[in-house]
Amino acid sequence: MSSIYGDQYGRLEETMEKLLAAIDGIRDEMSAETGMDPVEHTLGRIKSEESMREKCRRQGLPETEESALAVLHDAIGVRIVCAFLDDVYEIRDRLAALPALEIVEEKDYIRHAKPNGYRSLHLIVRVDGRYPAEIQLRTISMDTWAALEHHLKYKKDIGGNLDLITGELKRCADELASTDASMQTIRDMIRTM
Ligand code: 0O2
Repeated sequence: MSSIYGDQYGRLEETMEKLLAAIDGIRDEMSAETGMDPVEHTLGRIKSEESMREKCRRQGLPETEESALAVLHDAIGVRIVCAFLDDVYEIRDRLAALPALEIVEEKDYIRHAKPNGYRSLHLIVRVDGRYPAEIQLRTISMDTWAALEHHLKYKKDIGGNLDLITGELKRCADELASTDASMQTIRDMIRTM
């Protein structure tokens, strides 16, 4: 079977590398200004063939290059994990100011968390007018929660405890959000001292 990305896989990788380089540039700029690297880590991936085909089927789309590269927007995915909440929005603003990058959609699951407690700022961007990419910006706490929740989602033997576990996960997400807000306040206090 031929790739759902046709012969574009190399181009997707190039676009992702360009995006990661732009993020590194912002990171260096902010580090030079404040003396602190705002980014804990970044991660880039091209969605696997299997996940992309599964997503097309889930969304009732044909498994074609057009669906993978034009209709869906997350063939290229980049995650930026920040130590502090304000840095998420500062990096978003700096990305928006880059001439090579256009933000075509923004979903703020930080100000409007998903009902299960999921938080992140999602941007769909277009690099050099070409392929779209999904950027997820989040704090370390949000990243930890998302990783654990993802892990638990695939546990099959939760059975009758589902409501309890869902509620507990939501409570953890809210507690972590409150801790993020406190950590931000502490940093602001230190910076004004
Ligand atoms: P992967 O492997 O992480 O890329 P979709 O769910 O993709 O059909 P939509 O509207 O395109 O719907 O995307 P959405 O919900 O804005 O964000 C999709 C991505 O955000 C997911 O990618 C996850 O990475 C992350 N995400 C969204 N909601 C949750 C959540 O409740 N828990 C966790 N852990 N992550 C979430 P994919 O496609 O699932 O896969």
